[in-house]
Amino acid sequence: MNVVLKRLRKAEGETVSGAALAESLGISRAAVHKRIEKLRAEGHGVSGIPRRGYRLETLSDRPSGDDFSPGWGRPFFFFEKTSSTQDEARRRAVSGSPEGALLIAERQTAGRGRLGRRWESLPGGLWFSLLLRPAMTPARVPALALVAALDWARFLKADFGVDAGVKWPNDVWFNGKKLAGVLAEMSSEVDRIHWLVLGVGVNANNAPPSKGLVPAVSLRGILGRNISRRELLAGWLRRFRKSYSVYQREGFLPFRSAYTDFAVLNGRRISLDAESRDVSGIVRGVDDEGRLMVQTADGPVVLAGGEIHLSVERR
Ligand code: BT5
Repeated sequence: MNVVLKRLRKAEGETVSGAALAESLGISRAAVHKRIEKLRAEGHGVSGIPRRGYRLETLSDRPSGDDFSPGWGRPFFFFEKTSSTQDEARRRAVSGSPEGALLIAERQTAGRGRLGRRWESLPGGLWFSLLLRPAMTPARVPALALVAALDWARFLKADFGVDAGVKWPNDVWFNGKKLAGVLAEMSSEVDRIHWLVLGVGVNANNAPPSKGLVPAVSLRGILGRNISRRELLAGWLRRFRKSYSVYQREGFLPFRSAYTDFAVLNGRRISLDAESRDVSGIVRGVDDEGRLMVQTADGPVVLAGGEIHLSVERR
């Protein structure tokens, strides 16, 4: 942690002189100044009062590497602007970064969704990628992404009272609008994963895109106030870390009923545009492996994730 930040936070809004900071931390005044500049660059509001010192006015809501316990969130990378945190994560995955590496951007110029779709990533949103190296087969990855989305819905409901739901496979919706999405990309052999990057985009304090294939909403729009992205990320990570270890041991089964409780499509008539066929029917939930079960006029079908595009026709 930036030691100067630690010291200013401890002062609880009081002004601390540069000399006192330097002395108590055993660093030079110039080093104090450098760290103050760094804090400002990270978005913290630090005022400098001539001949008196520094005061912490506002704490940035941007996540930083200091927020996380060893393991997940280490190493931590923050980008003011990048093409996609997925690209940044892939590069680090290939060069051997450990499980838990976290990459966040304020803005992405080429954020992506599944199947090459575009993900709008304006400043104020929570756009990040988490590098994982799970000991499981690639076939189990799609349902893990379902669990990641489910954990967002559960967390938002429990901690912020937001009545979010999951839209199969990896979307988080609120009141008919898309709030967040999860993207899983990996490199693997048939039976072994080299690396898996989970990319998450949550409309937090950003303006949600107004044009697009689906209507979108942000947490700020729902709650009527800004929300701390630091709290958001730390809270979800805590939850998902546990789910990740349960999932590796026991698979999707322990999550199936929770996923069903949060599923916005259950009981609804949908049409599915699968690559080589059109399917329409009523959603009956997900099976033990997280596949979508649909009752069609020709009988029940089970659909795996990935290639399918869903469009809701009517209730
Ligand atoms: C997803 O794809 O929902 C996964 C999105 C993952 C984004 C994160 S951000 C951090 C990391 N870095 C990246 O480059 N990506 C990940 P999909 O289900 O394919 O949904 C894409 C569709 O959502 C688009 O076609 C739009 O209709 C819609 N969309 C785009 N941007 C949106 C936004 N900000 N909010 C809501 N909907 C959006």
